[in-house]
Amino acid sequence: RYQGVETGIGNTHYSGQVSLTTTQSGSTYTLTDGARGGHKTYNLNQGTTGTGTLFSQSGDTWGDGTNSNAATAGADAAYGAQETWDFYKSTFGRNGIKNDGVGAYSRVHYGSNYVNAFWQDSCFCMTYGDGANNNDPLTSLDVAGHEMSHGVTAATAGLKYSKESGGLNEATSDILGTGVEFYANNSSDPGDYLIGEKIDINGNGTPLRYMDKPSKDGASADYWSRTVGSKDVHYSSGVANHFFYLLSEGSGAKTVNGVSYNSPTYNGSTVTGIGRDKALQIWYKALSEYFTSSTNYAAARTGTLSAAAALYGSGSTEYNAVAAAWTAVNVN
Ligand code: ASN
Ligand code: ZN
Ligand code: CA
Repeated sequence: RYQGVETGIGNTHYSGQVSLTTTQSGSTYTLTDGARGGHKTYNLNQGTTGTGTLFSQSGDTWGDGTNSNAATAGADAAYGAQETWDFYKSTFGRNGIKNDGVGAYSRVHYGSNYVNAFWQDSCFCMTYGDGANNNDPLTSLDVAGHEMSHGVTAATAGLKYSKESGGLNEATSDILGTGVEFYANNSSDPGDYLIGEKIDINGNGTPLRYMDKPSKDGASADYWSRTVGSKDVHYSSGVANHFFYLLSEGSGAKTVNGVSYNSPTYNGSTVTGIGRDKALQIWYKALSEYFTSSTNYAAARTGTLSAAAALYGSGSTEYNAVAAAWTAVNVN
């Protein structure tokens, strides 16, 4: 009886046609990624508990790009898990969410009209709703990368999910989820500094969050203030998302992959970006080596400066840019 790692085809809803690593077992294929810790993708079929059923079928082409085919969201979720795994491995040498080579699992079609997605450390799994009218599953690349990055944060700094550390926890997921989207380099979902631009969560085509100017969502903070920690963590995250954008791309007007940004700064200071790749290295090193469960914004400045010093040298261009980007979001 043959069992092996196969290369299937995913016809996703958000990322076009992609290659998926699957498993063949006898005459059946399953969405089990034997090249990435055995990550499995399950169909909850509108349920809210357990794992439902593992996606299994007789052929190795998954979904048809439409939401009427249940395997389409499965293909998007499997692709998101695959790209997230590869992003961490190739960018940071991290071997899975816990750096132990063990895969997580994904569940799609959670509940009915459920407009959210979430990571749970208790099951080491992530779950996606189907969105409004069960027609916009939350399975886009940046959302997948965001949610699974909550697992990385839990396995590293353990940033407590409230007050300023909670905002840093959320921002870490936005920053690394955005890293996943750029890494995948998918022509149907190119990298940007927007979160959830594909899932139409507001019903009017606008993204969920904006890293270049977080306040564009109507609620997120562009700059630190002494009360920022009293906001919901998805809004206090704005300060660090804005820091990351400025460190990567710099202040002022900029177009990346056809999207135009115009990032403001506190008191009109200026920042020259060092590029996203270096900014990601600094954030990840700070997350995994310098941040703790109680890191607040002031400590995040110190931690990222330590990371930049270790990577590029104290007083390097990169080190000075980290300082300038924090100052530009009023973290001094
Ligand atoms: N999608 C949300 C998040 O990852 C779920 C939550 O609020 N915990 O932040
Ligand atoms: Zn989150
Ligand atoms: Ca995005």
